Amino acid sequence: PHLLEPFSVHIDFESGLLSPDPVVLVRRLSSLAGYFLQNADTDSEVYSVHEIRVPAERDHLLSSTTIVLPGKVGDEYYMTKGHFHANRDRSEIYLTLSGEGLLVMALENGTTVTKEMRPGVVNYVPGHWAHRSVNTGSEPLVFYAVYIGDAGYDYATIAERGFPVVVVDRDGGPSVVPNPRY
Ligand code: M6P
Ligand code: ZN
Repeated sequence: PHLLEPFSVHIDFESGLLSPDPVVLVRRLSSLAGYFLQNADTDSEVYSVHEIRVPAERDHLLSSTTIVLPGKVGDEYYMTKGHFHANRDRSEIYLTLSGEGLLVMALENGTTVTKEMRPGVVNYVPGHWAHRSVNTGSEPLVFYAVYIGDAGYDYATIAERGFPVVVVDRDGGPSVVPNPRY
């Protein structure tokens, strides 16, 4: 365990940008190959994660902002990869800061719950639920997430078969439909 000094970070709620000094991870369409039903023909940025640096240990809380850009691959809205926690029982809290979207959560048995994300809404993601954020709007979807430091990431299960549902644009609005590949 590390005894840390207290510190503060500023989040711009509109843009999701942090100061000072976040760890930034950018995910482009090329790093999301296989996640969307259709293949993309560009390598545009889809989202970025801006993480406050603390050790990934049980006695710390990791947190980050995520900025999911507006866009679609075919009729499927831009979204995060989504993951289970490597330590399955670790939970997480999301607070949406700007934009609008859907938070898709699923158990390994296929049970699925979808919740709205909009500014001011807190979404609680209990342990054992895989989670993915989908930007269904025309502005960036920005949210702040807090999770137990040793949660870890299991991307493999999602990379293989995806979530039980996909979020697609039907007649100009979001529709949650069964994933044909699940
Ligand atoms: C949230 C948190 C992060 C996660 C990010 C992007 O900020 O859940 O832990 O990294 O969203 O999601 P993913 O890791 O599934 O790409
Ligand atoms: Zn998580």
